[in-house]
Amino acid sequence: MKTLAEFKAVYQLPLPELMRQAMTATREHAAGDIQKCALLSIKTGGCPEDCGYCSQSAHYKTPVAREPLMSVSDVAEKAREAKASGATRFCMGAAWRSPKDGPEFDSVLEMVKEVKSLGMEACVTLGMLTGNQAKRLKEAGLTAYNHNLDTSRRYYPEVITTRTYDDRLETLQHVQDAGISVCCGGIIGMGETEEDRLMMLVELANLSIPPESVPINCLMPVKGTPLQMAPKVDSFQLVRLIATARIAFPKSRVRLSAGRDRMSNELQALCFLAGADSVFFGEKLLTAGNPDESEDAALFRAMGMPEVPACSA
Ligand code: SAM
Ligand code: DTB
Ligand code: SF4
Repeated sequence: MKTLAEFKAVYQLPLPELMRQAMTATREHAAGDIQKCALLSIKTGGCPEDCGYCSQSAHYKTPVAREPLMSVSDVAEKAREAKASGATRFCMGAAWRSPKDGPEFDSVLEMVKEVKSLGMEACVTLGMLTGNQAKRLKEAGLTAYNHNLDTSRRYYPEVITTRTYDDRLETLQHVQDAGISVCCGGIIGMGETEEDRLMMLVELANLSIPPESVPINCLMPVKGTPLQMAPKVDSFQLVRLIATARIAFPKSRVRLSAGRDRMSNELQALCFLAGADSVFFGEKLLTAGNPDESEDAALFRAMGMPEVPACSA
């Protein structure tokens, strides 16, 4: 599936048939277990970009306080805690437009090494990268780089004006050239149409290598941002998008990302049946809330879903 027409034909199937096809893709190609990823904001707020959804943009007055880059030892401690609660991937996010070479970038390389030394997969999201920075992250052992396209090319300028879609694609190319897996998806519920969401999946399907993971975030409206009043995403539209992503990227992890704390267990269960096979685990995302670990444990138990085995070592 590479064209909008193909994606639409799948997305618009009667729901039982769409679910059947998604389940077949899961059974035949996907890993068959659910991955728990932990998320940590290593540098918070004060970001020069104007992303209309983000609590960390310096363009808006939001409740989020700025925090400088964390120390390597504090990050290592958080990674150990995440490992102890069963996370197999540790994702670190920084509110940067792009990292500056120098002591801060060197610290991030150390953080990646620390996470890898615990036996976990390491992922970072730092904004735009140069080819050389991507190479250095690879040498430090980075597993994946998260860099979302967020929405369709045509809707992008409605949400972000300080960078372009092509800037995003250029960084994704640097990451792939360095041999790092790409984690790339988007946000739904920003006023875009269902067609825009499918157009984003088409862009992902046309990357030279399909993303290793596809995060689907539901907008968490943040007070003070232009999208603070955005209405909640329709549940059926979310389930259809996840099923379509599973069919389009049968071997990728489809991550049910931001917004789970506003979803019922039943809606989350439908998303897992539709092929979502990864979540962010732990009480906090970067700055916003997430379900408690105990709630998630109960949900996975109720579903009887196998989890990626916790890292030993
Ligand atoms: N500054 C880096 C960047 O933008 O690439 C990394 C951090 S940024 C917070 C990572 C991703 O989080 C964004 O691309 C966006 O998809 C998601 N995100 C940010 N704020 C969100 C919100 N309020 N609701 C849902 N997803 C959000
Ligand atoms: C992604 O796609 N979702 C995560 C991760 N990549 C970095 C971030 C979600 C952020 C939700 C809003 C917040 O916590 O500020
Ligand atoms: Fe900055 Fe990333 Fe937030 Fe955009 S999404 S304002 S780049 S932290």
